[in-house]
Amino acid sequence: MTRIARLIRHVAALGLVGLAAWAAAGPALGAEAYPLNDDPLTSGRTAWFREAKFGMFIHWGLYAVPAGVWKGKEIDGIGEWIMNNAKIPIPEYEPLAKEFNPVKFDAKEWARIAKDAGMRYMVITSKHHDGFSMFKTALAPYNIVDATPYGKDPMKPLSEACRAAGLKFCFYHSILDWHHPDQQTDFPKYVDYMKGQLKELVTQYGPLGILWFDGQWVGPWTDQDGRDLYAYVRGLQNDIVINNRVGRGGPGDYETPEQSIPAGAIKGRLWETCMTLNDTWGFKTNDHHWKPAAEVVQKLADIASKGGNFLLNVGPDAEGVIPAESVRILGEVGKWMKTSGDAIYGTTQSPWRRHPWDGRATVKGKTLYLHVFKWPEGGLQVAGLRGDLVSVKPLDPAVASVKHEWAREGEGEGMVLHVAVPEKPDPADTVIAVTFKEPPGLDTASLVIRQAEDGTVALKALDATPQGDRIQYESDKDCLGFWLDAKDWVSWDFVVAKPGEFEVRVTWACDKGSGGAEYVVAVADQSVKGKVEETGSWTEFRTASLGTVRIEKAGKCTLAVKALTKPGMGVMNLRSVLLEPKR
Ligand code: FHN
Repeated sequence: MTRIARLIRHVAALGLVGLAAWAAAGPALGAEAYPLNDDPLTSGRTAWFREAKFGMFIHWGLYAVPAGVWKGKEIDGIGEWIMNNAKIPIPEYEPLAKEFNPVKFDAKEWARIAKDAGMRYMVITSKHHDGFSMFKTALAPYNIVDATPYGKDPMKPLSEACRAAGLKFCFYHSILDWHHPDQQTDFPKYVDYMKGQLKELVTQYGPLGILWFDGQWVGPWTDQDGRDLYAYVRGLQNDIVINNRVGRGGPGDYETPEQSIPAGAIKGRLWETCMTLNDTWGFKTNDHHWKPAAEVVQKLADIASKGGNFLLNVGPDAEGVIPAESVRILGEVGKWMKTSGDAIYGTTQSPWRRHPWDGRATVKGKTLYLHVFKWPEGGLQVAGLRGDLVSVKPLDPAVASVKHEWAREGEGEGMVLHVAVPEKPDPADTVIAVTFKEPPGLDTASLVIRQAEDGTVALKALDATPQGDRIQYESDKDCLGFWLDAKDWVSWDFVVAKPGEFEVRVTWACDKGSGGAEYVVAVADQSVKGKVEETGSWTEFRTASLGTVRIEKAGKCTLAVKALTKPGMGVMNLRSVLLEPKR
């Protein structure tokens, strides 16, 4: 019986024939149907997720026993990958279960640590790639109750402690499984096993917030498998939230950038950055590379200013203890959240793509939250604001009330807010709440790219408007990348005060074997053509002139870069376009 037929029989048995028909429909429905026709961006199902903003990730399993060391040797890489990285055969890895006895595990303490950090949900590994189940499962004896001296199910008390603390309880589950024989020999049978375990997880620990899938890259897993699994899990608990790793790049309900923060909001998608506090997800004795609390706070503000959630990881040890360093850092973050959490919870993205001060902004209702990481000497100056101002005050009562001025900006519509440096600014992020009579507006004129004094117009990747589904700003390379679809393109709006003739200078990178794409730069009803030369890699950038264009009159302009052909994998990584006045 095919997987689809099996699914139809199974889901129909649940009286969800419609869902079964949908799941069987396969690609015909297109990706938009993946979240079952309720847009996660606005669905009531995700309201708690959009409010919560900050969660605890927990990687806990047998890998905490070796804790990064195998046969006396330090094993490189993330701790939960030790079975793979140390090439440990299954018969040598399985006995770790006999050493796993987390007698110090305290569910209420873990929930307290998360709550006191200001976290609102917890995602814990039910089964990682090593295939060991950290919960009581009837489907495999290789689990914490049946295979360890501990002999108890920690997930039951943990789910209860989370709920008592007001946290959403969620599971991580790996599709990839290095232990289960069927993953290699009979994949459909393995999928049945996985679905059986997911049914245990979704129905035996109370309603879950998220099923956080991972390991979707495993060979035989297809996008259709992802669709089926998404529909199956939603059939078990319809309001559950499911991440995008349920499928091979399939959308799921939200994106999951890992160990990185996107340059800006991910267009049309909810998203959540997951990150380690040190450099490993699973516990490693010798990983002491901890992120300072101030860095965590600023990352949280950065993520919230782009409309995302932050899932921050702890890796408990084999005794069931969250490392003291993690607890200390999270405690400091919690102190900041206690006074300034209003500027994070339930907020939406900043009106700025690039903030004209060292900090960020978030918005909630009629309040604009200005996050100041480092105060300019003369105080903070924020131009282009619109609206009837009601109040300007620091969120942290320990930061004395701030002197501020509110003045019209020249003859423009916008207003300028000037905030004096407070007596005791927060070392990580001082939040100033600016409340208006209506939701704050920003005079977009303050966002437009202007010609520099020397006449040049610098059009940078970060300020571009990517047009299309794949092309996007890559912060680590400071370029517009993922230009995998020739139909995608990019544009900039800018204002020219001094018209004239300009040299068009493009800065790009292109990997070996992907060169040759033809493209056009169009501005002011003219265009110049280019052909992408390989520069050696996607991060080796080069600048070249494409020729000249003439901008006849002052005022607003739009410059567009469009691909005409794409012989290779990508068009190019585009870092900037510079319009340089012809001398
Ligand atoms: O391989 C896993 C890894 O062990 C860890 O679980 C991270 C957390 O998101 N996910 C995978 C790597 O992308």
